[in-house]
Amino acid sequence: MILYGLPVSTYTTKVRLALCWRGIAFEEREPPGGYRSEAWREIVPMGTIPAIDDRGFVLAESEAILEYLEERYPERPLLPQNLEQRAQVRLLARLHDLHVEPKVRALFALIRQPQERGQLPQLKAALDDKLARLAQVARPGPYLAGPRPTLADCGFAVTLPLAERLLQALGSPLRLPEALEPWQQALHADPLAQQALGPWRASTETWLHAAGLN
Ligand SMILES: N[C@@H](CCC(=O)N[C@@H](CS)C(=O)NCC(=O)O)C(=O)O
Repeated sequence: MILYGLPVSTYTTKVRLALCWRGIAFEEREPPGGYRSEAWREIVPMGTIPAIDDRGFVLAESEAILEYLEERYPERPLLPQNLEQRAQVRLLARLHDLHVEPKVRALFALIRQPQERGQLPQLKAALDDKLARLAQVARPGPYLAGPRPTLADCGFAVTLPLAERLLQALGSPLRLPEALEPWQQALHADPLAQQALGPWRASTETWLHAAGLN
């Protein structure tokens, strides 16, 4: 299994975590030519990362990858048995990709361009609002959908620490909704999660340092 991606990429980290939680051996490579490059678009026409190459089968889009891994390795599931619980996991995963992550990504411009930082209060309020709504939908137990990690945790496990780190660097620390604190503690204590987040953490620090932020 090859995972194409970059250490600093949120969605690469989401897939790396799913691979680590499943115990699947993989080799991580940067996309040839870099993401969005013509060389990479010959492999993944949309030019995005991550993608996997499993015995010559190339697949992009993190949710499609996670669902593929679920069917390819059914003996190590990250979806619950129960129909309604599986639907709830998929709902949370969609809320990550469609609602929460875009609000975190919006902060990237403030890191890159100091002149944009006046937008911080509005962007932070929009993120706080999404997190409050997430806390209404999730039922941490302590993972977002119950006692064990599921596909629902893979994206949030990187996006929420990223939001915390960026807002700390921008001087406006994030306070996660109280309902999400047990989940946060469970992830901190989860060695596989910490292993998967390691490359992302280091490259995020390098990025912030290069932007003159601590
Ligand atoms: N929906 C995609 C999003 C992936 C994504 O946005 N990846 C970023 C890096 S974290 C990227 O490739 N950006 C380049 C681009 O969008 O052209 C997925 O889930 O894989």
